[in-house]
Amino acid sequence: MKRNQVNSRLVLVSNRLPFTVIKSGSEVKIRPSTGGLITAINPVLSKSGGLWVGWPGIFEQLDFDDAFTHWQKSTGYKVQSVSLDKDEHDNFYHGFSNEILWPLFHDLQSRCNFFNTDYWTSYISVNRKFAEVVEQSIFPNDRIWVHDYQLINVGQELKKLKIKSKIAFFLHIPFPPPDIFFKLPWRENILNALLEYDLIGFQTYHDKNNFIQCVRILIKQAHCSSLRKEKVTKIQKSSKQTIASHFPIGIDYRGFVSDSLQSEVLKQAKDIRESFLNRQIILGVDRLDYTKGITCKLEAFRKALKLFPQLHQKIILIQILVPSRKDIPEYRLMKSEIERLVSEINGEFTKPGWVPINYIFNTLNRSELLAYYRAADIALVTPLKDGMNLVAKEYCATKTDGNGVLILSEFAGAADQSHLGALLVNPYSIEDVANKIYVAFVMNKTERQAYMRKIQKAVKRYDVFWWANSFLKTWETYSCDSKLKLIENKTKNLIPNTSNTNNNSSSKMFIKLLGK
Ligand code: GDG
Repeated sequence: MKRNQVNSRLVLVSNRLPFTVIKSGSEVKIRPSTGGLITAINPVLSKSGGLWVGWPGIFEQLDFDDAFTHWQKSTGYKVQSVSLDKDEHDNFYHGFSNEILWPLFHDLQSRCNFFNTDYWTSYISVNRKFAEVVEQSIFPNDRIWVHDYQLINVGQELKKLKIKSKIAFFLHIPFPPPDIFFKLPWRENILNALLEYDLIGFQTYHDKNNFIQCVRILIKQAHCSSLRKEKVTKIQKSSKQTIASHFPIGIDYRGFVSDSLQSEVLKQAKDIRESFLNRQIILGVDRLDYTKGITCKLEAFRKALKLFPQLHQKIILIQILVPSRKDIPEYRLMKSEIERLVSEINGEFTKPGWVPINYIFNTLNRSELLAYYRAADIALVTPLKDGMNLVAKEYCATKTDGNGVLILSEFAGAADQSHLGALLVNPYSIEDVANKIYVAFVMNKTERQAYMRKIQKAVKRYDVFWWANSFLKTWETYSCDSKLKLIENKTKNLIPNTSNTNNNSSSKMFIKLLGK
């Protein structure tokens, strides 16, 4: 730990840094990454300043200094890399994180590979490595905020290193109910590791509740008490107190609105609409992942074309598939299956001048993505299970004229906040999704706007700064930091889903909280 204390900083720890380092000849370049965690946190840390610790996406140990300094200049926060070798990465990331925790936490236990015990050993040692880098990079008063399922054990490892700093954790993916979680051979280890944090944040009340039920059943020494008025649960285990609550993550709503009104985006959106002859556009934007329900979505679209011939030549599905985890054979198979279905459906329904599915396998730049959002009449977001799903919120933010429909899986965390204005579907029911496609297609502009305005109100109010602010305020309320308590006393209703958080001041308050 560094000795000379400056102001308390926010130290964010996640598996990946917000960019990937690429070696191009003798030069080191960086390419900003995509993905939900990064889209959400980047604007938060840019406003607060601080430090982001993570893996840079390359095994080679290069001189990152220039690239990192450049990043710091453009974002306002520092970065610190954790180096991993290929074996560590394979076992910890592809193995334990993505072959066990990811499917299990998305209720897909039959996809879990529980039998490789090296995975767990590597998960612990890589989490230890992250903790060691954090330990070497922090000042005593820094607050350490660890993110997501790959790094659950970092808190416990920091405690072993005798770090006294406040530590908190946010889980971006769902937490499964006991009957699913209990399949995990390391279930007590994971729960005990989580109980080392001062605060644990979940996306929804449901996730928090699942976690509390697991603790109640499995951790005999833990006593849980729910503070109903404050919507948090206190967990006392020996002398250690942990607070658990839910904080639905948001987007930088104002940023999305203003960027979507840039002339470049407006022009691209117009071009997209014209190139599809102003037919109604349904849009899907998904990372290549089995949790996103892409094959079910395609089957539902096929069903809609079968049930409702009125849709023929009047509607186009643009499916953007963002490359992800491409080193894993299962993901490559999934891609082939999706491509087979796309060509089968196109083969079945194409007519002169009309190909029903327009398929893109690529990562778009931000303005292209926003142009597709703006051009789309309907967004079709049908994950089988999703912590939140930011694509749903981003789509609604960019529909500034309110003329769009969101069809949303009831198993996405975002459904909690969008239920008043979205057409909710059971993604496993091909018929339900097909029917809702038709309902959206025939909905008139006035109805669309009425529904869309309801979602926009919620997404704007509970934006990413509200999310970070609520989390940090809750953290301070239940810890013993008098300076921050003072600010907390002036502000009420800091727990998610309370109604009178004044979002207009959310980003301002956030900066104040971090002492800027
Ligand atoms: C995890 C949880 C939770 C997508 N395509 C492109 C692109 N994106 C960006 C979107 C969005 C992000 O990626 C995807 O976010 P999601 O929330 O939909 O999904 P995950 O990546 O699985 O995120 C999720 C999230 O964490 C946050 O807590 O909501 O449940 O699984 O921001 O805009 N960005 C660019 N080009 C693309 O082609 N530039």
